[in-house]
Amino acid sequence: MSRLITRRGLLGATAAGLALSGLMPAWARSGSPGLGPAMPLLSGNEFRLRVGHSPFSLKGRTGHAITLNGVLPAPLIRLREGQRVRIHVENGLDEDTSIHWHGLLVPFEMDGVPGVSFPGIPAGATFTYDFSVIQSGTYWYHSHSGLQEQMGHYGPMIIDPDGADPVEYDREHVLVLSDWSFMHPHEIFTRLKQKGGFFNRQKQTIAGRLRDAGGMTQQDRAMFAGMRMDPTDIADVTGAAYDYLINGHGQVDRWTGLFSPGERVRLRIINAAAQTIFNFRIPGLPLTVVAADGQNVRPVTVDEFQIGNAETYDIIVQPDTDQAFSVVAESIDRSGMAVATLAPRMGMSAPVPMLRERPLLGMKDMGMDHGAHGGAHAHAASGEAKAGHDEMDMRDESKVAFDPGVGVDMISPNPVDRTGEPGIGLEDVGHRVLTYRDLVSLAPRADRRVPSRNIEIHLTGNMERFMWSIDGEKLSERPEPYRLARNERVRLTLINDTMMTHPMHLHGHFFEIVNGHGAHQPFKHTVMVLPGGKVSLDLTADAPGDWAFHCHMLYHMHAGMMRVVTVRPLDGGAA
Ligand SMILES: [Cu+2]
Repeated sequence: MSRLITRRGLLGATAAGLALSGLMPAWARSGSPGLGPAMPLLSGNEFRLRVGHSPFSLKGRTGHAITLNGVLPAPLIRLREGQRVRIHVENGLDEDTSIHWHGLLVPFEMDGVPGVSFPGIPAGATFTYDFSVIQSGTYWYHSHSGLQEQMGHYGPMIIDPDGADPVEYDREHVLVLSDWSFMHPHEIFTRLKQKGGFFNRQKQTIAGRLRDAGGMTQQDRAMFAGMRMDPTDIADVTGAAYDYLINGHGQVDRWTGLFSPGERVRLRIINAAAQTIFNFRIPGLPLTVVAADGQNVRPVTVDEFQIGNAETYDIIVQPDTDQAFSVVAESIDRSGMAVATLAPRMGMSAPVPMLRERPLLGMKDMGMDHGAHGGAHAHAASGEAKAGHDEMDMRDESKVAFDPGVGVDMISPNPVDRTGEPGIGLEDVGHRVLTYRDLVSLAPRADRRVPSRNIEIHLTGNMERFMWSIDGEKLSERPEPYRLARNERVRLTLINDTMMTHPMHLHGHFFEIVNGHGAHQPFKHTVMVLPGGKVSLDLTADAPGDWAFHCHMLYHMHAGMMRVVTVRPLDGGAA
C-alpha cells in the first residue's frame, strides 16, 4: 500500500483516500458522483504512467493484473484540444510494453505499435510520448504488446473541445467495458489454437438441433456440418472464461453512477474488452447517441446498441424519476453480462434482466444473400430460403486475388452490405437498435473528392484451427503493406469471409463508413464487419507513416489478423 501512496502522491492526487480503495481509480470506484473538477485524473502538459504488476480481486478471488499506476482500469486521462502533452511511460514489467492512444491522431512515431511505428518500451526503460492534441472526444489507451491488454492494461481518455461542446449535459460518467479472466491469456490462446470453439459451452448437440423446432432447416444444418461450423459460434472466448466488467467492477460488486432526477447525463462508453462485443442497454431509459468513436453525430435515440471492441459511444440519458436503473452490457453470445447501476443515491438497485436467448448464426452469416426477406438467421429461417444451398460454393477461389491456403476455410459467395443491420442477435429484440446507417456526422467532411480507387480487403480465417488473417496472410508471414499515396482519397471495401464479426481498426486516420449520408458519412476509427458481409470505407490518407490495421479482437490480432498501411511520402505534400 505504501508504494501506491507514494506513487499517487507523486501524481498529486489525494493519496490517503485513494489508497484505501485499493485497485480502483477514483472515477471507477463504486459510487461515483460523476466526473468533476475534484475527481483525480491525469491532465496537464506532462505526467507519468508506470506499467506494473498488481493483484486484482473479483468475487473473493485474486488474480494477476498488468496495470498503469497500480489501478484497473488505468487512470482517466483528460486533455484539451490544442494542447501539447508529454507522457512519460515507465516500464516496470520484465517484458516489453507499449501504449497506443486509440483514435488519437498523432505522428506515427507516437502511435505506440511495436514493430510498426516504434521499437516498444523495453523492461525498465521509460519512453516519452510527446504530441499535440488536435481533436476532441472520448477515446482510450491500451497496450499493443503481446496479450497485456487482456490483463488490465487499458484506460479511458477524454479530450475536451477547444470551443463550445455541441453536446449539453449536466453530469458525465465514463463507463469502461471490459472482460477479465483468471486464466492467463497465453493459456486462453493455447486452448483456442487447440480448438477454435473451446470456450463455447452452448454448442448445439445433434439431438438438440433436431429438437430445436424454431431452428434450422435440414439443408442449413447440412451446410454448417459440411463446413465444420457451429451456428452457436458467436464468440470464441465466452462467459465460461470471462467475468464482464464495467469500470473494473463485476456484477456482484456493482459500480454505481449517481444522478439527480431531470439531469442530462452524458455517458462515455468505451469497449476496452479484449475479445468481447457487447450489447448495451439501460432498461427504462432511451439512449440518445451523440458521438461515435469520439466524433459528434446528429443525435439519434435508440434503446440498445451493439458496441465492438475499441468502439466508443457517447450517449445522453435523462432519468427524471427518483429510481435506479440497471446498465446492462451483455456479451454478444449471451454467455454473460456486465451490470452497473445509475441511481440518485448509493445503495439503490434496479432489477437486472435475464440473459436473453442465445443467437444462432444463419445463412446470411455465411455470405449468402437471400434478398430482402430471405430469412437471414436461423431463428427466422423457413422453407422458402433453402433452395440452392447445396450447389453454393463456399470457397470459390476465383472470387479473390490471393491464394487462399489452409488458413482460409470460407470465401463469402455473395457478401452484402450489412451496415443497416443492428448486429448479430439484435434483429428481433422488439425495440430500437442502432445501426451504422443511423450515424450521421454532425459536421460535413472537408474532403469532397470521389475516391480514386477501391482496395478490396478480405478478412479471412479458419475457425476450427483458430487461424486469422487478412487476404489470406498472417502478419508473421510479412505480407506486403497496403500502400497509399499521401493525401490520396481512397475507398477500402472490407469483405468478411468468416462467420464472426470483426471490429477492424485503422491507426492514424478516421475513415468514413459509406452509409448513404454523403458529406455527412460518420467518421470512425473502428468498424464492425458482420459475418459474411461487407462494408465500404472512404478515407483521406493524410497521415504519412506506417500504421497498423487490424482486427481489435485481441486473439484474432495475435493470431495474425493485422497488416501495415503505409502512407508516403513522409515529407512534402501530395505524392
Ligand atoms: Cu477478428
